[in-house]
Amino acid sequence: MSHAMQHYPAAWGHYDVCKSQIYTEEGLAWDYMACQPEANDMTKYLRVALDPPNITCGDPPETYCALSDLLLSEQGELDSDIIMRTNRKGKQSNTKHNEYLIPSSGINNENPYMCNNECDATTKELAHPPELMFDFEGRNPTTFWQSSSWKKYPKPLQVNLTLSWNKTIELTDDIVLTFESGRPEQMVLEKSLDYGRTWTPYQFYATDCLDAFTMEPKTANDLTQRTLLDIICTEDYSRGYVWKNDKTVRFEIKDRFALFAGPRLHNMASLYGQLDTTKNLRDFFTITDLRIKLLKPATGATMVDENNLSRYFYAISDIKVQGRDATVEAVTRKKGGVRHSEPANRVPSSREKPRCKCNLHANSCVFDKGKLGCECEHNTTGPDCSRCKRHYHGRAWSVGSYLPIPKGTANICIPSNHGPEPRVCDNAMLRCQNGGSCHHHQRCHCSPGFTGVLCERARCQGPGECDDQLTAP
Ligand SMILES: [Ca+2]
Repeated sequence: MSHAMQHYPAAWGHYDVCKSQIYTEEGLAWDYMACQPEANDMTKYLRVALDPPNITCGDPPETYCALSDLLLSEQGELDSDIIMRTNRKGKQSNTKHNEYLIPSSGINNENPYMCNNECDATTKELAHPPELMFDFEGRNPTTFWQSSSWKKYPKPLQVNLTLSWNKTIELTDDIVLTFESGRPEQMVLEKSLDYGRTWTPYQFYATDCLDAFTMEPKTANDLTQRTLLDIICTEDYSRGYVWKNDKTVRFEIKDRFALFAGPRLHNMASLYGQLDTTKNLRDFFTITDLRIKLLKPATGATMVDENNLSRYFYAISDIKVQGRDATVEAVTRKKGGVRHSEPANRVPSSREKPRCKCNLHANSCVFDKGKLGCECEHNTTGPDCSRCKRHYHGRAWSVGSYLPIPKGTANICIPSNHGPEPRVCDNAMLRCQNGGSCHHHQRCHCSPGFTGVLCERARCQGPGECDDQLTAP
């Protein structure tokens, strides 16, 4: 996975590449730039906890009624031929319960169920443990976690699913939950930035936002740059009860990025500029934990059918963040760059794309001794590269910048000014920035208009700092 030493021209802003070799008048040198780990599949590293812990179905074994796409013709009406075929060939057809439940109360014809499904935790083929939300979902049939059904109605059937990484990660693409049951009528997605000590909502979901949460229904499309951090309630993912294309519940990260970067995320510099300057915005996309609060299962009707409570439950087949890392892709394509080649057998990139948060000081993240950690560059160290290495305290640690040089800076840690042979700069390792050059490892000679130990600052930033013509605009 190491591709830290690609030969890219300087200042391209490849955010997944920390440094590149360039040729200067004095020979080969390293050029540093802001870097981030490549977006990665983080579901391998999470821990999932359920509350209540014994809410998974199958202990004791139970029979439930499952919604079946196969039972619907294109018009949404029951197709008796398909029912017969499913009956003969259905995967659960060996079970004893071969009754079909079709609502007779006149609500509609769109809620067909097969009540011949069994959940049994002691039988592998019939068990639905939580890990089936995170396995590879390329197979048929799908694998899924399932809760017990709503036997204790009218006591609410509520489940908290907590996903913990024990590490800060940055979301780079949409969070997508795929339901095998109907999608919940009420649900909240929450996040934590402090390992589960405190929680804040990300988004509310309901068939009726006013009724459920006394919030006006909105969609991600209603958000603007000004309201991007607003927490909304959406009805987009709770309706459309039986249609097989309506299985997903989404938290729209990319729509929010697009408010700054444009609809096709072509202007990532604009987004990065905002991320650099706005901590709230950075924090919004950063998490250590996610919590999915399932508050009310799908009923598909205004009334709960108390005689058939085994049709109400939650089932989730997949949790992911879809798509490629648009942030890196967009920049690379725009500049016509060649990306590092990916292994030919790479799993299609539709898996989950959060990444480690390394304060822009690392381009990869490793799982070691049960814990994720950044592989820090720029003379930084710590799980998040959040401090300077020993002997590199020449100036205070600082987060890297999303923008490439010269607008931004990698903010590398520089050697302390004590010890046997202090090296302030080094044309091989610590390049003076903004066109400056290193002299005798002691000081950078800066280009006009720049100052600082590594020429990292523009002059004339404060009032009264400049008294000559260079003050410029
Ligand atoms: Ca699955």
